[in-house]
Amino acid sequence: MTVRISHSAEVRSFFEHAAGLTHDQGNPRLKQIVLRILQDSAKLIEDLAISDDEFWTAVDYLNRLGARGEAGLLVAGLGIEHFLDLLSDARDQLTGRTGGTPRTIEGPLYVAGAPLCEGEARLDDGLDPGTPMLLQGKVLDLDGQPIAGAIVDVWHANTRGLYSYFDPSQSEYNLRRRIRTDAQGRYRARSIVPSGYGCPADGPTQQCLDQLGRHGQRPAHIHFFISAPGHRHLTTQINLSGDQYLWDDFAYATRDGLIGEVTFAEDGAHGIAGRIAELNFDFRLQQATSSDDEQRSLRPRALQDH
Ligand code: MBD
Ligand code: FE
Repeated sequence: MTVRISHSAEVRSFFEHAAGLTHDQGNPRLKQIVLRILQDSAKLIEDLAISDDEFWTAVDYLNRLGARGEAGLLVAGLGIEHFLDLLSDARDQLTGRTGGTPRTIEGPLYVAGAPLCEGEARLDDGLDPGTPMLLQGKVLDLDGQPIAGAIVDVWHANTRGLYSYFDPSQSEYNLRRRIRTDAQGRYRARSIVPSGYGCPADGPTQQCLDQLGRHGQRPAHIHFFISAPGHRHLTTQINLSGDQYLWDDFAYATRDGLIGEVTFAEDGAHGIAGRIAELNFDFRLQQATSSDDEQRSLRPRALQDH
């Protein structure tokens, strides 16, 4: 038996009251959004005959999700963050803003304010005995012209798949740097080969994924914000070839054009002992059409640039 009351005049005006629409105080945009959440939640509860036990289990889940700081992880794992990319791509398609390196999700693990270095940087603190990695390339415009003075803001996990700041055992800003491209548009980073990330096994995101019969693993990857005056901000990642999760990413971030081919140089290359991974990757930026275009989203993030 399906009972429906959510479209009745009484319930509609009751939710309008709850969303603050019966007075002029407050934020009109937020009122519009909250009203829609209330109406759509009510419809979902009716349509799927959500039991009281299911409803209160979900409320408790949200408390546990927030307590563990995993809301950003869940939206990545449920593909909503990737959906935002698909939507931006579709809007760009419609307005003819195509070309350049594809965007892909930021994920929840960026930290602002990493040290700013000129042309090149060492990202690792030398404490993780991972395979040394030499990552280099250029930032170019759509005509293939190098962009000098672009900022390559790069972050990645260590050999255990963990990120500094969120993993307090790592040094400050380990595996995080901002590198300004040189006059030829080049950047160069020495680091270690990252491992793929896995959701905390005892956390609420993995608990949800378990119920969906899904894993919570990402392939090894490197994140980037690429920015330059006059050019459109780019949020993207390089996902490493050969990883078993390359096309089975729980966060759906792998895209054509964003696969990094790792090759290996012999002992002593670049003055580094042992096997060295090499990864070359060029970024191509679209032109900005407004100053907003040059900025990353205002998503709240850990710490501040300085
Ligand atoms: C990550 O490292 C990541 O990049 C994303 C998208 C989600 C969880 C962990
Ligand atoms: Fe990541």
